[in-house]
Amino acid sequence: MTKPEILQVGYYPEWDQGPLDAAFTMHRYFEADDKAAFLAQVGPAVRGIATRGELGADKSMLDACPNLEVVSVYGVGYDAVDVAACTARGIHVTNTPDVLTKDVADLGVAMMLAQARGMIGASQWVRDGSWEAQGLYPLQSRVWGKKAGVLGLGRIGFEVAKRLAGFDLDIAYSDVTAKDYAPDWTFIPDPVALARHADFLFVTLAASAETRHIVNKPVLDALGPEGMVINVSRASNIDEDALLDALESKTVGAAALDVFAGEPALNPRFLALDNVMVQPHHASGTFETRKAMGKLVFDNLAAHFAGQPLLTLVN
Ligand code: 8YV
Repeated sequence: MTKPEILQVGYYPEWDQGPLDAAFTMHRYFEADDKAAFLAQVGPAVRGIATRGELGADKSMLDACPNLEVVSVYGVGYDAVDVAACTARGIHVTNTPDVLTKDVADLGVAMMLAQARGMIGASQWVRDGSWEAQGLYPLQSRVWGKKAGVLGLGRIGFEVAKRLAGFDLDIAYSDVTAKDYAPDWTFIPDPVALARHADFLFVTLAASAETRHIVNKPVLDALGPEGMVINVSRASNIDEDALLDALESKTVGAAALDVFAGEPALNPRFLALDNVMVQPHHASGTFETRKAMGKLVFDNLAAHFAGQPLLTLVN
């Protein structure tokens, strides 16, 4: 039997690549020098796309694959896939929810603690001899007992809030509606009011056209010079220029960011700032979670081509 042909948009670890290569004919888009020519050549035979959350599949890629049936995303976020175009053509889209939730929450909270307590600078203080030469490291602000605002109390936001409660932070959140699974936390629907209330503002929203730049200048002004914004969702949820202005002028105290507009390239303004922690979009980056994500990408493709129900369909 001929193997279904899959367009592979980005790299996967070898433990995912092996099973994919065994079950399907994988066309490695990311290795092609001339991507347009590659798409024109393989597109007509492609029945599935395997992509990553941040890479997605845009309209031009979908259009180059007239016989496409399924898009399997390695990631919970599918904002980079043109889901409307897929739905209009009857193409199924799947993602990898749940398996990554706790790792993403862990990294968000770790970034907050590390940035608030100055741990990167403190490590450098030890390594470069400053401890010996200059003595004690400058004092930092306390974390426990402060107020956290969680913008988006979905799966990841809930796990973030749960962890923060364990650190004795006072929890408030914004969402479309109050959540009955969060009876002990304060519901503040307006993001500006949430930011005004919070010392630590966590951005944990699924990104969409509606949430684009939801963290804007008014939200940042409300967060204020003692506040910190932590983003483990998508860069598009924050007006990055407004954030850079606020960090440079110290109208916002600090930021801890795992995601950037145009990543992996970074606005160089970030690199000149000492009140921002930058991470390379690796909140889900543990062996355990990435293996579970890869398995779900494979299992969704396998289910589709076996005529079985998809495990994590989004449209
Ligand atoms: C990436 C993510 O997919 O889950 C998401 O939405 O953005 C991440 O898990 C991951 O970095 C793999 O590329």
